[in-house]
Amino acid sequence: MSVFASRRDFLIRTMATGVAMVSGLTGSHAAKRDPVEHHIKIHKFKFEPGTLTVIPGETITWTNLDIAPHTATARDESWHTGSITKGKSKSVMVTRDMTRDYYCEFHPEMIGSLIVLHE
Ligand SMILES: [Cu+2]
Repeated sequence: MSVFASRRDFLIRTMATGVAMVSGLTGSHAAKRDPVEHHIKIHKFKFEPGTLTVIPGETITWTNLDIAPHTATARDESWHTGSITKGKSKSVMVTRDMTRDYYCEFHPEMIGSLIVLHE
């Protein structure tokens, strides 16, 4: 009886420690575990911010605040949001080998760039 009781106590203590460790994950550890979504505004024919630092696995969402439709299209067209109309958003998942430089298919003078960090 006492053996079972002590085993049970041991398990409870172990579980409590495990919970404490999980809930103790804060700061950079928690930030790396959470899915990160970056937001880029398209406003007055500009990407804001024009340069964004990202990590593979994160998501970038472009939101078009202009009346004119825009796109975010990789320089080599390896990724592409498609047309984003007024007030709409499109997202792309960051990959390790993602092409950094992008532009708007409809207005090629609109350019943006990504800095992809490798952990
Ligand atoms: Cu455009």
